[in-house]
Amino acid sequence: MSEEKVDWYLDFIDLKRQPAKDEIQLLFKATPAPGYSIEEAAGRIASESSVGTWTTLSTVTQDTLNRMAKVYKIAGDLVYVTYPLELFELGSIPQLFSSVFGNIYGMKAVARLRVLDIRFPREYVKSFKGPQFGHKGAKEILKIKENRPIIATVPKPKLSPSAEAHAKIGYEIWLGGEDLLKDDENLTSQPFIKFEDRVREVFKYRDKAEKETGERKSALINVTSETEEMKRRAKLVKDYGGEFIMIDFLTAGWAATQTMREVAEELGLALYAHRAFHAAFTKLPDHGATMLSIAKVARLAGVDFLHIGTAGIGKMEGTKSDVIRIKEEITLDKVPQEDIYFEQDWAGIKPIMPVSSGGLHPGIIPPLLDALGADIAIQVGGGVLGHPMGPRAGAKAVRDAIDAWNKKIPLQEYAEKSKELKAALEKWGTQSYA
Ligand code: CAP
Ligand code: MG
Repeated sequence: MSEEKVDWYLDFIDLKRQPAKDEIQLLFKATPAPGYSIEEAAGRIASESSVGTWTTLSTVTQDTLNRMAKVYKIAGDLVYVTYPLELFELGSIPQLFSSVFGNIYGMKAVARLRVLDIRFPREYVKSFKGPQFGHKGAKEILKIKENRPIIATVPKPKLSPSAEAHAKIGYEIWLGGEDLLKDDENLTSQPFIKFEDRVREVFKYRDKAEKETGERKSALINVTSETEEMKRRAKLVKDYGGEFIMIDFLTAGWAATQTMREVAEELGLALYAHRAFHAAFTKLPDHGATMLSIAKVARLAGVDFLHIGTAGIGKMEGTKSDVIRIKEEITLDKVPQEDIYFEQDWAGIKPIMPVSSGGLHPGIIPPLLDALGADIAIQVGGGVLGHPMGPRAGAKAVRDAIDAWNKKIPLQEYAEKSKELKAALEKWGTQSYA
């Protein structure tokens, strides 16, 4: 037991309480600090994230007592808390974060704390517009009718030496059979590759590629900046004939992401979300928040595309089962309860197009598609730019690997008729799940 003088934290625990359907539920993994029990940690979590503070108050009314969040279950280090909906401002993600992803991480009684999952009631979900184009809309913009993923490439090195050099990579990968040129997360408007120069050059080469291939081609233009500047950049993308804007939604922030969701709708653009910064709080298994919980909030915020990982076989972390769970969460309308995770009713708001990226190359594509299916976007940067015969051949090798998967032909066999795929396999090999 702690020596701290406290008198009502345990009032926030009611293990007989059944969470109501119209409340928000949180599942935390909590590690109490030395000297504190899990109950003491749990009571503090529910208190500090709802209406309480460290002592009883002379100012408390019955209304406030009715709004106390309650710990309704403790199982080992898992703490389940239910929150009356009135504690939240409908439609505001910053307010959600200040509450349940807020002060509680800093409490002395809690050595480690991780949000594992969050469940939203229908009324809360419906207070957000959700994605504008969603899953199907993304493929429609690109006129993709075949059963295949959307294919994008980010130029590497991460920053091309000039706007024209960047756009020329686009031209090569579009001619090689890809749909989208993608900006990297740290490419915004540097002195040697200014934003407007890049947009102008990219859509000049895009138009040329469309004319030569007769296919729809486009680009994910990173508009990340201060919010007013992002709005200005989004308008430029529209003026130059673009269809997509990309933002680094976690570094830009939730308020800016919600604003850009509206701006994208006003301009008729789809919103692509890169998750740079997520691992600062998703990586440690006992602290921060899961990517699953972040992805759920991103669906409320209304991004059309979201990076979710490569299901255990690329360069970034994220296990196969975790990534599949995230994919289901952002694409299904009704997600069933499974293992420790909550069921979720998305109340008809659109799904997000999941993006798999990070260390992908043709030899990894078939197992990745086995795991995640063809209704995703894949992003292959180094695995195209590192191709020994250049980016156009690299893009073709990616298309051929997808074609091989669709036709159920082993890659090595398909490579006998594709010198581009053959060269890719010689350089990077193949990989499968253990
Ligand atoms: C991929 C990427 C992405 C990562 C981010 C990169 O390039 O563009 O930013 O995928 O990770 O810069 O590393 P490669 P995640 O295709 O060359 O690996 O998708 O997990 O958020
Ligand atoms: Mg990147």
